[in-house]
Amino acid sequence: MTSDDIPLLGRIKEKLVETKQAWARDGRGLTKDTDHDQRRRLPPGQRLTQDWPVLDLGLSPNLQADDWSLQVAGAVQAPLKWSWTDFMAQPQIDVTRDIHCVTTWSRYDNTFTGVTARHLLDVVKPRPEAKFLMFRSYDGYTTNVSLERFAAEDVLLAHSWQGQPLSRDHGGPVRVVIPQLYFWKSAKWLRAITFMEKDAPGYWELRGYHDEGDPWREERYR
Ligand SMILES: Nc1nc2c(c(=O)[nH]1)N[C@H]1C(S)=C(S)[C@@H](COP(=O)(O)O)O[C@H]1N2
Ligand SMILES: [Mo]
Repeated sequence: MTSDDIPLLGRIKEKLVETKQAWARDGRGLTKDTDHDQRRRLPPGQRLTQDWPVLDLGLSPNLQADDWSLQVAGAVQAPLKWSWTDFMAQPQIDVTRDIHCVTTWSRYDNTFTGVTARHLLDVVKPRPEAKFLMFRSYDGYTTNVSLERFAAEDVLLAHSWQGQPLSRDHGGPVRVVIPQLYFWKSAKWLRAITFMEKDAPGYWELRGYHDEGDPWREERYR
């Protein structure tokens, strides 16, 4: 089964999607403070939250570890499919980072545990022509990222947050975490990664959101 088999429309939170598409049209959240200090901790137009909001299309797949697997294919020399056991046998690290959602909340000091993107890259060996990746999730969600962004040292395929297994709502058993980009790039319920020669838009990128999504450059919308 591919993610295309999942009938997304009609099951997703239509209202939320419409609202967020309207924000992209109107440029909501964009600030005009061009002289903000790049060294400060909160990116422009963001506000700090203490809780951890849940944002997704509303499908929230209910996956046990045994139901989960990750397929990596496309422009790589060594495609793979990892079961939960295979995944957990890989080297793991903790990464503590702030996260920034395009809906303007930021949350400081999140410790995620998982397998680094760099380790995955060592294993699958992208071919020289690979420049972009598409993440595909068990709810049918997709999002794209450049190989350069994915290869940052703090990018994880995470299974835990603050020392506890990721909850279903936050994308357990395994989600992507790319702290340096808006959080919509961090696919929850990760199912597959496809390496691509050419860029292609994912779910929100098709709906007015920025291709790259750097919060420090306030790349909210296309
Ligand atoms: N599979 C999947 N991943 C997803 C989404 C989604 O709908 N489905 N939403 C994205 C968006 S828009 C955000 S802001 C973050 C939210 O993650 P959180 O619910 O853990 O805060 O997940 C991202 N990853
Ligand atoms: Mo989001």
